[in-house]
Amino acid sequence: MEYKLTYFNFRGRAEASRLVFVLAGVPFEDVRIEWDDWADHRDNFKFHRLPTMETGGKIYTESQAIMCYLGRKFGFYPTDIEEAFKVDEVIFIMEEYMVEAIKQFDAPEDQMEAQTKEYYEIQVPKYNGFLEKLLMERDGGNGYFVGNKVTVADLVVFALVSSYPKGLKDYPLLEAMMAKIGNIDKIKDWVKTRPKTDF
Ligand SMILES: N[C@@H](CCC(=O)N[C@@H](CS)C(=O)NCC(=O)O)C(=O)O
Repeated sequence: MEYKLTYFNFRGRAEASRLVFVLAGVPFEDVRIEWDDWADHRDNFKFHRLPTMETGGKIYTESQAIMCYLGRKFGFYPTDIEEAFKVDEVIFIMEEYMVEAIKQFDAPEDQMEAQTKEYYEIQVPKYNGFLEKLLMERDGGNGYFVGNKVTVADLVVFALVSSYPKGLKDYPLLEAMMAKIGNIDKIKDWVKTRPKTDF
């Protein structure tokens, strides 16, 4: 296969890139390393972390950079710089949101519960609120983050926000955008058939 995407058996930082492949209809090798086996694999990877993507004999790292690269390649990233800025703005917000989400899993055992509570009670409303505000400013009634078609901005939001749909009704534009992406046939099939993971 031309593309190999390696990550853990989570959605996490790889799911948005997986969604780009899915939507583009481009087959990819979806390699998933079990977290418990990671110590045996760690040294084989550049920077000793995941995701990585391999194509054309090259190794690509950094989840958001990989997603943007695939987005540019397959038509989900605007060429206009103003539109591209709007996509990047969403991506940088989502990067912060992802860092907050991951803190729950990185926290020491005795702080995990408090960290999880903080994430759902403080961070989720904060970042969903940012996204709602962006959609309100930009929407124009079509429900995408940028322009009138799907971009990586929609996919990176969909990948994380779908992990916690509870309370989404408080953010009606975000809820509508999530439904719009979730109702695309290729995405629907992927969500139905992908490995079931908690995060
Ligand atoms: N900025 C990097 C962060 C990569 C990262 O921290 N990956 C974590 C999983 S989400 C990892 O590989 N952890 C294993 C380790 O650090 O040993 C990206 O977005 O790709």
